[in-house]
Amino acid sequence: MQLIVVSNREPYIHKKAGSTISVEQPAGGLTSALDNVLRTVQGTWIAWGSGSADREAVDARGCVRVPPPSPSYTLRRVWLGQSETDNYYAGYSNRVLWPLSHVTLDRVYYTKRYWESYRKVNRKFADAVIGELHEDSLVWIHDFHLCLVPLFIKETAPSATVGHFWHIPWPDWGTFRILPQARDIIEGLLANDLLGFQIPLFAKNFMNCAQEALSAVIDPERGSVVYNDHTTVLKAFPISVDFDSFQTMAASKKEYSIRHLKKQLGIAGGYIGIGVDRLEYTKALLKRLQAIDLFFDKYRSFIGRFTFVQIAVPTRLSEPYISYKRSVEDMIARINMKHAQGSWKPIVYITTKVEHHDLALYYRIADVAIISSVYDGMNLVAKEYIASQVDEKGVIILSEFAGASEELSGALPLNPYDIETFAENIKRALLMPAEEKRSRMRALREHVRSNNLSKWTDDFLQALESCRERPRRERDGAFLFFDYDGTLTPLVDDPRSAALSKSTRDLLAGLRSVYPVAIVSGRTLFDVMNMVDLRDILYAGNHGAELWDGQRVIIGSDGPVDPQAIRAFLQEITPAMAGIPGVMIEDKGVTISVHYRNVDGRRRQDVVERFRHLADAYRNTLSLVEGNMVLEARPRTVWNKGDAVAWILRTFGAGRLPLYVGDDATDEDAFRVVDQAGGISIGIGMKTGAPCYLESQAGIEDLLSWLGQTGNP
Ligand code: ADQ
Repeated sequence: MQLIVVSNREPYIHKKAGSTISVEQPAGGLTSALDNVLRTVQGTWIAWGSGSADREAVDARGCVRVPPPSPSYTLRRVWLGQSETDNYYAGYSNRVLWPLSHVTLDRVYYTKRYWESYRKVNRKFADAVIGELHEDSLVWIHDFHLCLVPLFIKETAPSATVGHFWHIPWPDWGTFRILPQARDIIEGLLANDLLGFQIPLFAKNFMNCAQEALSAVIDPERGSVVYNDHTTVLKAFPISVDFDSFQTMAASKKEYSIRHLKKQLGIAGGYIGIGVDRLEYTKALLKRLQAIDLFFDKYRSFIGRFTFVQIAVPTRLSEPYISYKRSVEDMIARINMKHAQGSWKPIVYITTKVEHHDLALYYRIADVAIISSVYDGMNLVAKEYIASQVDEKGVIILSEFAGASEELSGALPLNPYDIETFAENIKRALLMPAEEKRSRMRALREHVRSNNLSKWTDDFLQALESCRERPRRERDGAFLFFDYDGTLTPLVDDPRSAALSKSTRDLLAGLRSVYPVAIVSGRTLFDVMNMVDLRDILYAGNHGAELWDGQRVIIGSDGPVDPQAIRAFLQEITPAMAGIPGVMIEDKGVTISVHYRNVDGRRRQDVVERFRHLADAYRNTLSLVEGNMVLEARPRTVWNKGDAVAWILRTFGAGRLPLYVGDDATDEDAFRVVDQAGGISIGIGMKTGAPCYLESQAGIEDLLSWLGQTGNP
């Protein structure tokens, strides 16, 4: 197996300082997690070469072996111009997708050039991946910067196995739909074979978005989405940290290192709190500071006895981060001025990057860690703190809106918007009895120990491997849909006499034990169920407006159905057709049908025109459907055959290959849904619309017996 990791941020940055070149590892959850993976499995990491000396460090293909000094994998750099950095990275990624996904909507700022650049850069990344692909490659893409890369890869290399991990939250459709390119982004991600999220809620939100934006066929139980004949598996993989490494780093610190660090921080005694973050508004540093301020206001006895150490490394050095940084600094200065006593100050503020081996000591000495994110994919700091708590004396206060809170039930939960309870929680954490602290921390440590970083990578890669093993067009089998009149029975003058032949019924009964079967008809539900007279199949009547799901009748509609309009239409259409012999008006409850098969050929057009004329007056509430010698008036909100098929597939058959047989213009909606789900549409006596067709209805029994014999059409 050759692993190709693809991310925006590179794991090693070459920087120029005068005439020397140094190599740095950027702060941030993603890179620290994945560097470990590639060190173990080797392979290639494709990322933006953002360092001032990056070009000097690479070979002609843009590659450099890392990590220094003992390299174990290849870093291939993708080059971006200044305008791409501004528009793709600072623009579409950081000012559109990031705030949108974190539901900080007033920070979303969008312009067209951001999107154009985003597409262009995603194409560059995809080209770099294609240049590295081998037959046994597994491609693992990361995060929101690269949503279109899977699609671009698959356009050139459809058999590549591609997975994507989404590190940040995925919001619900009500939020995501504000994005002008919501469909494109979701479509790009659905080209993945595997799409991983931090917690099940984000996978569920994405699934709903796929359904709403693209009418993709979803299977919530199995966690898959079928779109354009391609299945994407969705799954939660909660990311973690290297527990052993943090534990070892923390445990290795001797008493004198601890004393030395406290002295350096100016902490003479008392409790210590810690916050470690990129200087990022979603981490809610301001709310945290407000709570600390209130804590000292309310609980004066902690003045001089609690010091909060905030390590905040500046990030994304543009707006709104510059202003946010300034606000944080101002607030810290104000709080320190307000509460300082003698040489003690409440907040120690560190703005440099602290290497993990030093960070482990900060975590170890802290009596409380505060994670206050307003929304966060996971939050690795929470887990790093737990792994470093070798003395089991610390308490973690953790925002309910960080993905980590799903797993870390021993933490004190926090709503960062509730500043008063936040302040109380700090007191509660500090004064918690030692035994309670220990038992909570022990359980948390056990959890992180057994759900560590290597489990995360193993789980993801294993799931991705099994996508490769899945045959490309593997389905669970077919789902058969049949129209009734003109499909299962020949068209006759009087619909009441269109009985199903015994041989056709027997064939259908046989198919029922091999595939799920649904009959989708323009007749009323009651009527078609009576005519077919078979149990254990699903029915949709009234062109999709009524459904039988095996247990109950469902009215299929996208909104309220006003019965008044259809009644009024019936009152008017009856006298309008009165003078035309052969017209049959059928009151189907939710809808009205006017059959004119038995009308003299010269007067048929007259029927159609009278109907259209009247229907026009009702165009705001009713829609007109023209079928084979039948006209139908339906409330606008009720489902058509396509909607019914989509619902049946969603509810009973995600992952199955739909096959639909129909003969009528009203079947076209169903053909469209079936085609979109990668299924097979078969028209009877009609060569347009449906890509396959039967010459005439007489061939239906041959088709049914063939379906019975073949395992999977
Ligand atoms: P982030 O929001 O960057 O990433 P987060 O989970 O908060 O990640 O972790 C931050 C990482 O940066 C930690 O490893 C921490 O030690 C390190 N770090 C922060 N400040 C530092 C400093 N001053 N010096 C050194 N290191 C520092 C995204 C999502 C998260 C998700 C991660 C991983 O937003 O929700 O947990 O990816 O998937």
